[in-house]
Amino acid sequence: AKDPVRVLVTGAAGQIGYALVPMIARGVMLGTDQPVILHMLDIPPAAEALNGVKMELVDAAFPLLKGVVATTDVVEACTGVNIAVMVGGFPRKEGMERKDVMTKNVSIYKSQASALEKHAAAGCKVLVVANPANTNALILKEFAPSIPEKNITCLTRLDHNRALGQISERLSVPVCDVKNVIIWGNHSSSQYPDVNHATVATPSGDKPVRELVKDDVWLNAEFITTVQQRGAAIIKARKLSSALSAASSACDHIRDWVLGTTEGTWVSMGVYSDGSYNVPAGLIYSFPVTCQNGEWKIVQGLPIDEFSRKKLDLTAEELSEEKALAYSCLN
Ligand code: NAX
Repeated sequence: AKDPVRVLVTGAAGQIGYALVPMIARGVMLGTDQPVILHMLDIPPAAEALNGVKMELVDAAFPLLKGVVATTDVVEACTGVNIAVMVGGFPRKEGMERKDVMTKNVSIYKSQASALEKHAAAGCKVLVVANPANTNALILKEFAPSIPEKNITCLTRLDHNRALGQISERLSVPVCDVKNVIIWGNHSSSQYPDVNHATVATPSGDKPVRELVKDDVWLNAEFITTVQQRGAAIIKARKLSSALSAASSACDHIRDWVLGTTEGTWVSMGVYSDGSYNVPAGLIYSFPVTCQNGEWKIVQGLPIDEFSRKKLDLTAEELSEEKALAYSCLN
């Protein structure tokens, strides 16, 4: 039998945490043959709720779950973890300035970076979910210099999956037949959902999405805004932000990163830019990636047309601004 993998979920008493921890305990993230020990962190006001989640995990009697650590102590939470899913953060409340929210999150991610750096297992893989996800991941990277930058990522897989879902609905095809959409840039409404290289499996082979949809006006406008604004649409409908889809996508992100992507298929991940596609180096930016042997690699050489170029640059600009704002919040 395999040794258990320790998975940290921060903000585990929250909405996404509640959907995510049972998925991890069932093997959705790391495979149904991989035992796990869950580490759950939240802040003292949520300690009782966190303990309630722990009670439910015990009650569910998950065969793969070999232990649960539920704590408000960052060091205890981070000790020995192999995977860290950072869902905890300070939400933007009505009337709050962007700078105030950034200040709170910069200070959270700075201190959690140090705890991970000192206490996580060697080779720990980090996924930041909490918003502003790209910039929180960047701060975490800056303050955990001994964690290799390739081990620090942020979640844009939910946006990627939303794009697959929209194409699947539009064409009435199973979502598993759609592949190779791309989310470029920030996990914010400036992101660019790109279908120019996406295909759909048909009995006569893979066909370009553009050829099948036959409606460039829809693809260049409504499709893009629907994906960009999907989070807001969920809030409007549910009076709560997306949780099950966010949790499921976080599992997809880690599973593909650890176990690899399928030949011929790429996924979107927020990763540290090396300047590929003329995206400024030093930002955490969402790119198309393939994964093998536990490492992601940016898909190279895709042609970028003028329409896309502008959108790639616009979301990069927003990330550069966020980065500057984050740095101005450091003290
Ligand atoms: P909730 O407010 O339900 O849960 C957040 C939890 O984090 C709370 O239990 C809170 O006590 C805890 N927390 C706050 N500060 C903490 C700290 N310093 N250490 C540990 N825990 C801390 O939010 P939820 O709906 O679960 O969303 C969590 C985060 O995910 C938010 O930042 C949200 O904006 C972000 N999202 C990101 C998505 C993505 O695709 N990247 C999509 C979904 C989601 O909106």
